[in-house]
Amino acid sequence: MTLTIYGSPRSRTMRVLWAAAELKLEYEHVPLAFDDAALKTPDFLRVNPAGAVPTIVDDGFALSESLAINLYLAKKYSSVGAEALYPSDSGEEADVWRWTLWAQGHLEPWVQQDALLAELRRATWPHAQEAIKTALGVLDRVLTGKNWLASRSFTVGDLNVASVLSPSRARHLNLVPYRHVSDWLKRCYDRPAAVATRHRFSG
Ligand SMILES: N[C@@H](CCC(=O)N[C@@H](CS)C(=O)NCC(=O)O)C(=O)O
Repeated sequence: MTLTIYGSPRSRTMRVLWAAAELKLEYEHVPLAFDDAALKTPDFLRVNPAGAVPTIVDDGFALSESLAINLYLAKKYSSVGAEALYPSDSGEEADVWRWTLWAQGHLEPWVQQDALLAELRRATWPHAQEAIKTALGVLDRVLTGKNWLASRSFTVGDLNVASVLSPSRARHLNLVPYRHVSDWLKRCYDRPAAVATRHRFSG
């Protein structure tokens, strides 16, 4: 297996680096920043037509979109049993997709901090605040009385949603009214692979 992960840890690539650590994968890391001119070269656009990171190439197979990459890696490289990031049960698998798509649709647009979208963020902030409250309310209700979103153990569904609510984004939010969300986020980011990834790539 030869896996290359393109993207600076200061971008959404951090989610993929976290997933790779959970899965104990070996990889080559090419830390391209979001504004690196290399992203718009014909060579890179052949790998990711959107010219963005994260992007991976796994044994010649190229994939982009951070949350899709994590689903792919978890499905392909997950071990079985309690350590499996990707559930074998089809209902739990569907819940992993559901929460991933939910995070992409209902959270990511409002909590993202992309430098390229700063103007858009300012313009939509009043609406964003309401949308974030609604989404956090949904998540808080779902997490009442359970530790993880899709299964009895941590899955790539938790990883994907928690990474959309990364610490650098969560510090802009008031999570006090959403105790179940903040407890769950802490459980996610206290995981050894999350701590090790942040430690390895911070600074
Ligand atoms: N939805 C995509 C977003 C990718 C994205 O916008 N990446 C940023 C860095 S976090 C980027 O490379 N931007 C450069 C550009 O769009 O020109 C994902 O989740 O991977």
